[in-house]
Parts: sequence; structure tokens; C-alpha cells
Amino acid sequence: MRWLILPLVLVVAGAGAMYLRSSASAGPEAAAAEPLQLTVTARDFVFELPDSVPAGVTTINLVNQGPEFHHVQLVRIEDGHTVAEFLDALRAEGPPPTWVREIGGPNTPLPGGTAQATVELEPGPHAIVCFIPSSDGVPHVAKGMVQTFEVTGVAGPAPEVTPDVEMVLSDYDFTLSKPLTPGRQVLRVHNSADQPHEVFLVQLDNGKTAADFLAWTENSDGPPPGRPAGGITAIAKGISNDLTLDLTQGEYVLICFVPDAGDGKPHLAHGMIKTLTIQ
Ligand SMILES: [Cu+2]
Repeated sequence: MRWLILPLVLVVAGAGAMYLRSSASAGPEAAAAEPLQLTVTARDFVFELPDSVPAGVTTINLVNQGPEFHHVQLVRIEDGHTVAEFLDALRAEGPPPTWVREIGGPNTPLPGGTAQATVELEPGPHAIVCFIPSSDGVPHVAKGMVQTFEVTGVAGPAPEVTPDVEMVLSDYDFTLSKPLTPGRQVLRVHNSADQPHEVFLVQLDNGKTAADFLAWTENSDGPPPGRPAGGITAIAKGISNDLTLDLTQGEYVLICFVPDAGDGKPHLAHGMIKTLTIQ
């Protein structure tokens, strides 16, 4: 199996609790910490962001200047490995390294649109990759859409964010702590499974089904039968991302496209696709 074709089959060892920190750590006089902000601009086929980014809880704002679809897949390069080794591994055939950990990022907005997700950036080498394929089947990473950067310094106090709704990703399901509702809400997505998972939320057009959307992802013929409504890219076991959703009533579908560690099929083929009515 070539990593460039099925790049998200990243084997991950261990688990790291993210920023689900105790609220007891902040005294009443402590100023409320805010997430740091990082803008990532995507175009065909490059990412633009600083070479060096401060550590801490950070809201990643993806601006897609298209015209193709792009996402931000953040990975942390661990265990003393280097960005050069990471880039070599991306080019090489064979299993992906165990020292690369997926830490999420904003999932796919419409071309010309924006998406956001809040992640914890720890010091060390990182990369942003786009694994979405063009209509020729070639993933954007193979067209140059990978950018490495260094996270530096020491993180300040983490913001005390209480999510409105929590979602746990497992093999192969999305479990919500309570129903999503119309309006703005903060969703915390956590992966409890050994495999990495993502969530991509699509609001279906009137009369369209999840099957219509899947058919469209295979041939991209004409306009999509729905529109992206938020999501996060793959996160390894133990990682969480927060995102703000702004929903209206309607039919939605939740999808994970991450290839399975066992058979290489996207997780949606293992049942990791779910329809929701938001009312
Ligand atoms: Cu999955």
C-alpha cells in the first residue's frame, strides 16, 4: 500500500490527553485565556502559514482560495524525528511511520470559503498536509500540498472552554453527548479508538440523501448535493479538537473517509457514516 494513495493509514502508538484540563487550575482572579489564532491559506496546490508558530491551544482558520477542495491535516512529528525524515516518508512506498501523530485541523470548506478548528499545538516539528484527491485521483499532497513548520516556546494557560456538545469517535461510529441543534454551538470531538478518525459534516440539499452525496464524491459530476457544515480532519487516539458549528434545520450526514488500517477501505464502508435530522 502506498502512503500517497491511502495516506491516512497512520499507525499510532499510545495516547495523549489533550486540553481537557482541570478547571481547578485557574483561580477566580486569573484572566480568561483565549486560544491563539493561526490563519492557513490554501490554494491549488500550496499552503501558506508561518514557518514558526507559538505553542498553545490555537484556533486554525483555513481560508480556501481554491478552486479545488482543501483541508488542513495537522500532524506532529514525534520521537526526535525531523521534517526531512517526514518528507522522505511521504515520498516513499511502504507503511507510514509510527512517529507521526494526527492532531486534526479544520475539515473541508467550499472553495472560496473558510473553516476553523481549535487544536493544541505542542512544541516540535509539524506539518500540514492535504490528502484530498483531484479529479485525476492524485492526492494534493503529491502535487506539493505539504508544508512543514515548527511549534516553539511554552504554552500559556489553556482556555477554559466548556463545549455545548461532545462527540466521541470510535471504530466505527460517531457518538454525541446530546443532539446538535440549530444555531451556534461549540462541539468537542474526541477520538477514543486506536485508529485515527475524522468527522465531516454535510448539510444535504432538500430531497438529497447520504447516498447521493457519496455518489458525488466518487465522480464529482456537477454541483454537490449538499454543502460542508464543519468538521475536523483525522485525530489520533486521545486527541480532541473543538469547533464552532452554526447549523440550521435540515438533514445532515456525518462521514469519516479515513482509510481503514485493516483493509484500506474508507471508514464509511465500515459503517462510519450517519445521517442526522436537526430540528
Ligand atoms: Cu474513521
